Amino acid sequence: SIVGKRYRTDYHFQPPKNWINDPCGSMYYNGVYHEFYQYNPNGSYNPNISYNIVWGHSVSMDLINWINLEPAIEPDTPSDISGCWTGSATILSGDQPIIIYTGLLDIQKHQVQNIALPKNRSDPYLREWTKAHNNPVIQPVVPGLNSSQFRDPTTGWIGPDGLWRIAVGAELNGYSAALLYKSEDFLNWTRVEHPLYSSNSSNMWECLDFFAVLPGSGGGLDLSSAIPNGAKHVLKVSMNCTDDMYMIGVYDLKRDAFVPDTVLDDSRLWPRIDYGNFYASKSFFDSKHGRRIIWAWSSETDSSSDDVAKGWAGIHSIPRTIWLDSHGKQLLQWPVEEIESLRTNEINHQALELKKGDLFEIKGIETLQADVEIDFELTSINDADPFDPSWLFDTEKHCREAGASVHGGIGPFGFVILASDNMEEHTDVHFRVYKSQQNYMVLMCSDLRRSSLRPGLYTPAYGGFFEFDFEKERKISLRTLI
Ligand code: DQQ
Repeated sequence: SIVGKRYRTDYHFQPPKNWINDPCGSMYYNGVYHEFYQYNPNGSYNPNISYNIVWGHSVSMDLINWINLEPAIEPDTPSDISGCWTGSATILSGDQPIIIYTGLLDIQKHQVQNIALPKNRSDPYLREWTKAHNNPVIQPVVPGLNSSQFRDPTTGWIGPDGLWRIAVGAELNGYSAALLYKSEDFLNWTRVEHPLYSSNSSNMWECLDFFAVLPGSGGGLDLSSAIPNGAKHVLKVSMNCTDDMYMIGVYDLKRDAFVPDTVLDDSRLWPRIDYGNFYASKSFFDSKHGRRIIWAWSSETDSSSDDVAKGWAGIHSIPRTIWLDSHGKQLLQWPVEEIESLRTNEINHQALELKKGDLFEIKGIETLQADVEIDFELTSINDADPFDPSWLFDTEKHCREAGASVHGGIGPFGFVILASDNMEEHTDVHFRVYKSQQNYMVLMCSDLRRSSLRPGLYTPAYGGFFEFDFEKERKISLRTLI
């Protein structure tokens, strides 16, 4: 039976029951990690595209063990009566946590921005939240603004004039914009005439995230503290319900605007935080460990009727530390190290030699949870097939065409997961190496197409390319949390 505990996650975050989507307002405050999330209190189904959705709330001391609490923010005032949508938390000076979120005014989904504050800051879990008297604090009064496309305010940051700033995603005269607002007290907001950034090359941006990173440093930065010289800024946008894209650039203080290092007209070529099932990501600065953590919603792949039967739908990805590579070009991520404390019963294999067609079975794992690290070392790369740059426009298509059974010059090589004895069901993660003009390009696919024989599931093949310098390094490392 699919009902029951067997397929509930152990590594990933989920509340005891019901539907969840976006992470909202993640923060570390006073020794406690808070995770809020879009939550349907009434069941494990999508509440009519988030109509009437609430902010669920869980807390943790270690990002692994979570205590589930009552919902923190529910639709009960005129400015959020049809739903409390995604938003962010900011910690104001004087140690004051504050949440800004999108409220839905009606079933036409007209949107405004609201504030909520903890009722009692001495409650270590900040269980109860009150709404500001002057909600909505931001109304969609901007010429050309589509008021049903105006949402998901960012965490605030302080500018050189000492004023708070936030950005809100919006569709403005057919453009996607990160509208910029300023405030002295986080309660009264004025719009800055120009957006933080805007573009006509993609659909409306949801769940904006704006943060600073220092190239080559694993440490995180708090956008409201002094930002060191050489730091870069990242604007992350979520679009099409599937893609979390980002741009690296600088925050020009004089113009109060984000200036990307590279502007790519075709948004399909923008780098992505993750090429798998990872949407509506949100990062926060973890002052306990001086790192930036990001996580996202991984939507359910079961059918809606199976979701109702099993009583839950959707998980959050493992929290990851995120930083910028030393060239300042690409964000890097790794599961938070706390997750390693769950490792027991180690199984170790070394120096395995795999030839074309070989399959090596890892035996001795009796549970459905495993934390697997594999280093693939390539003996030669001479046979790499030529890379075709047009594949970058649709990497999922390329993964479908170049599936694990299609042999190439170098690859596929990889990992087969949750395979049934006769291999009728299995999920595979595999790589292929291609030679491009300047370098090597590696394709990584995560192919779910044969993950289940059950009908009605969402079983895509995900994929992404990354550049790799095989002159320097012959090893590709894969970490898999099952
Ligand atoms: N989900 C929320 C919106 C957001 C979308 C509603 C992204 O605020 O834009 O549940 O998944």
